[in-house]
Order: sequence, then structure tokens, then C-alpha cells
Amino acid sequence: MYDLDHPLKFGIVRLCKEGEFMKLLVTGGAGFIGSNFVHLARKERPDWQITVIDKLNYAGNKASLKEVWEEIEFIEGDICNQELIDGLVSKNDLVVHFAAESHNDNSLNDPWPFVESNLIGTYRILEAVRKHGKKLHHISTDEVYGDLELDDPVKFTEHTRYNPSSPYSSTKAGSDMLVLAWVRSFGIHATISNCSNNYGPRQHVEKMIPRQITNILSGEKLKLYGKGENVRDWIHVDDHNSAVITIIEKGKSGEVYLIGADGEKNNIEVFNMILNMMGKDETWLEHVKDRPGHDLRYAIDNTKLINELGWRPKYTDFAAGLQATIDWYTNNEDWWKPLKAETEAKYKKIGQ
Ligand code: NAD
Ligand code: TDX
Repeated sequence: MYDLDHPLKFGIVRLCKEGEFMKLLVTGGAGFIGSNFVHLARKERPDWQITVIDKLNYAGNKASLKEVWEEIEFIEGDICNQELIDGLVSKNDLVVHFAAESHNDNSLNDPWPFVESNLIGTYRILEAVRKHGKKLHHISTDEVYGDLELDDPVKFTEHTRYNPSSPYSSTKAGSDMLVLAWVRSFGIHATISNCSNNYGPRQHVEKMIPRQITNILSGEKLKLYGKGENVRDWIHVDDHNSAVITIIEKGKSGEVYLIGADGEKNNIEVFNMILNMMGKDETWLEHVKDRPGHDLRYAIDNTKLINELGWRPKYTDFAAGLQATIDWYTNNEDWWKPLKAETEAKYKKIGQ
């Protein structure tokens, strides 16, 4: 169960002065994980004051924040804009940094936006955090560790060597390194988390699970890369974000925490679950070109987060979480429909 009761119950260090409410700057808060973080934080930590900065790239969507729109401040802007970031960081206590270019396939076709947002953007935030003496929680990915063999029982830990494969994961790896260097050299207060594959509502239709669900809802076949043997370690987005809240409140500066919920599944297994749940047979499955450099397997050892910070995942029934996700896309066509044609046109160009 979540460890998200009243913070004082656990002797949690307050991040702002007594009697003041903590002010959070959430970067990338109109994206998939960032918007779900804002929803969860509004529910679990209603006294936090939240400002979102998001440049609204193709994956940023104000509609993802519509239920909380009146309760937050929203700034449309780029984290690479030092002046803007400087002003926003100075007014807040903590930056929760989700903003990034996030899709591997895009990074293979055009790496520059990844270098810009993930590396330069993180640098801008670090400099503002250093100048104003604020705190940072940096959101990263397990992909910084590269991949594991399919038949190897080993999992990633906080001590695994960095070995990223794609332009996306290499820029995320670089951003992690910048954060650690700013902690060591300049003494800023920062924590890092590296999470496995998220699923849940409000994820862009370019990503594996929403792409397949919305393909079926559009009368199109599922698109499986290669043989579908690749393994991903699935976690519900609310479990990722409950872990982020735990780290914000209990994590130690300079520490890295891996977030995962023991959700390893190969792609073909997930595709078959989607087919079954949506009442389709295997004639709806199409094998398409494999991703170049396709990572084989990711798997997270979450021992440190559980033992040191007492976090527990809540959505451990993947089938139930997947069904709820299918229901969300079925009931929220107006959210994803406008994104679908452009996304599929991009895939068509690269044969996927
Ligand atoms: P997403 O692409 O859905 O959202 C990213 C958001 O960041 C978008 O709203 C976009 O507009 C914004 N953004 C991008 N560049 C920006 C810039 N320069 N300035 C301001 N805003 C900018 O991605 P996501 O899946 O929500 O991922 C969020 C974070 O979590 C990323 O840092 C990603 O690396 C990390 N992560 C994702 C997963 C996953 O499974 N999706 C797993 C582990 C870690
Ligand atoms: O149509 C598809 N068919 C398919 O077989 C797509 C889009 C993907 N795949 C495969 C590729 C991967 O093995 O599914 C798996 C998951 O693919 P993605 O959803 O693109 O995720 P992945 O590349 O694993 O990266 C995700 O998890 C880690 C996020 O996009 C990253 O932001 C995060 O860091």
C-alpha cells in the first residue's frame, strides 16, 4: 500500500518553513507522467502549491490537466529558456523535473531535440537550482543502464554500470550525470529516480500500449516490432508517482533510487492480453520492422526504495491495470483521436 499518509506521522523533514505550504515547480507537467503526478499530488498532498512549466511539444497536452486546471498555475514555456527558468525556480521550493523528449523511435530519426531538452534543459534547471539554493528531484529512466539478456535472472540496481543504447537513453544518462556532478561540485540538494516502463491513462498514442489499444479502437491491426520477445518491466504510472512523492519527502540528497514494481512481461504477452481484453484474435496482430538497436530486456531491483524509504506499489495486478487503461482510452476518444493520424503517419514513413 502507499506510504502516503500524513508526512509528520513518519517524521518526514519539511521542505519549507513551518506554517508555509511547499511550492513545487513541475516541469513537463502536461505530459503523460507529469500530468498524472499533478493529479496524484492534488489528491494526496492538497496543500502543495503547484506550478507547471511545459512547452507543449507534440506530447504535451493541456487537456491532461483539465480536471485540476483551476488548482494549479500553468506556464507555457521551454526549460531551455534560462531567464524564464531562473524566475520560476526562484519562486518555488522544489523542482520536480519530468520534462524531456521521451520516445526512443523519435530519437533514432531526429536526435537533436533530445540533446536540447534532455541535456541543455536539465543544465538550465541545475544552474537555476544552484543560484537560488532550491531543491531538485530529477526523473529518469532505467534505460540509462542499457539492456539485460532475456534468460539472465539479473536485474538493474543502483550500482549497475551506465550503458545507454539510444540517443534518447544516452541523453537521459547524460542528464543524470549532470545532476550528480552538481551535487558533488556545487553541493546542490538533488535526488534522482530511474523508473521502468509506465502505463496508464493520458500516455501519448506513440507508446506501445496506447498505440495498440487505439489501433483496435480505430479498426487497425496491432503493430509488433520484430518477434516480440523483448521484455519490459511494467509499472502503473500512479505507482511511479507515489514513489516520487516518497523520494521527495524522505530521499537523501545525492542518492539515486530505482523505481519498479516487478512487472516483467515480454511484448507478445502484453499484445495477447490486449487482443483478448478487446475481443480480437491473432489475425489482428501484424509484425513490423524491428527497432534498430532494440533493447532486449529491462528489469528493476526495487530493494533500496522499499527497504530505505518504505515505499510499496499498489497496482500489482497488471491485468486489472491494463483493463482500466483500455477503458480510459475507450471512454476518452476526444483526448487521443486528434493525435492518432499524425502519429501513424510518422510510423508509416519508417515502416513501423
Ligand atoms: P511525455 O513525452 O509524455 O511528456 C514529456 C513532457 O515534457 C511533454 O509535455 C513535453 O511538452 C514536455 N517537454 C519536453 N521538452 C520540453 C522543454 N524543453 N521544455 C518544457 N517542456 C518540455 O513523457 P513521459 O512519458 O511523461 O516522461 C516523463 C519523464 O519520465 C521523462 O523524463 C522520461 O524520460 C521519464 N520516464 C518515462 C518513462 C515512461 O515509461 N514513459 C519511464 C521512466 C522514465
Ligand atoms: O508499436 C510498437 N510496437 C512494439 O512492439 C511500439 C510503439 C513499441 N513496441 C515495442 C518496443 C519496446 O520493446 O514495445 C516496447 C515498448 O516500447 P515503447 O512504448 O516505445 O517504450 P520503450 O522504448 O521501452 O521506452 C519507454 O520506457 C522507458 C518510454 O518510452 C521511455 O520514455 C522510458 O524511459
